[in-house]
Amino acid sequence: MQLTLTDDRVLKLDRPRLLGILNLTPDSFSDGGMYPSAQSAVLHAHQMIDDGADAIDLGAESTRPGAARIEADEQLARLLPVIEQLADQTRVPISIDTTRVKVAEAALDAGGSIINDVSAGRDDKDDMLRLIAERGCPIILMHMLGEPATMQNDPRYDNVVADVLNFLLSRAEAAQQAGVKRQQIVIDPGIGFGKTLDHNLALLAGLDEFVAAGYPVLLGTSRKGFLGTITGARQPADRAAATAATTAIGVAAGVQMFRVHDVVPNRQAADVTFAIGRHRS
Ligand code: HH2
Repeated sequence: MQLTLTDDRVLKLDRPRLLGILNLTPDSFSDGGMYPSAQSAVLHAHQMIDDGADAIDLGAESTRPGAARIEADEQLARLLPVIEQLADQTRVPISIDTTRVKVAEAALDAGGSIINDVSAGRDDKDDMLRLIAERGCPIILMHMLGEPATMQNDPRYDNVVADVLNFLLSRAEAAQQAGVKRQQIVIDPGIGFGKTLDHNLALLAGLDEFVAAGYPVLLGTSRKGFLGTITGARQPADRAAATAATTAIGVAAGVQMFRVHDVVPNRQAADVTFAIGRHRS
């Protein structure tokens, strides 16, 4: 499996790939406000690349429960200087975490090469899917129950693994109907997006079912609240080892991509689990 990036570069998924998280937001739950200038953000991206990140995932709108929406122009004002500098200085793929087609289009023009859409192409109706089809770039389709403002209000499923997987398969189908190539679609169960602790754990225990669907799978557990609930680590920054445990589980299940804040522990967890898995097969 591989993702074809816009300018004929590829991201091979023959071993676990880490997307280093870079939030250009004042209010993200764990790294909000940490990179107030483009320069500090670019420096952090380089650090993550040196630590073993395979791509950088840039976001300018927090999706934490209850977060305020950010206008497209404001997202672009935060994103474009960082994308331009990074695209100029490195060939590492840049993924853009946005649900807005206007943001996606300008970010791709500036040097972004993957779109990470936590609304799975629903926020901007099918315009996002049409744009992705036109540009031929990869898209990450994530499951979310409801919207960030309300998603943690008593979420319910009949069978969380089957419900989330069926949603993702139907969005992947919609993307293909809009002209997106099957091999450019990544699916993501959306850990923490309208899910209780039990829902998150059931999804992590059922990752092999997502992998069996045949699309590359991305897992985003990094520093999330359920890890604090299990471990008692109150500060998100103290959840790196807990995150690495989920990365190991993901690699063992065949998950190809991981969106993480702490590159070093997750690189180690992914590489060790992958090496053991190769020995087994
Ligand atoms: N999680 C977050 C944001 N974007 N994208 C994908 N594909 N999968 C995820 O699990 C995911 C995501 C939330 O985490 P973070 O960016 O750290 O926080 P915030 O949304 O507060 O900026």
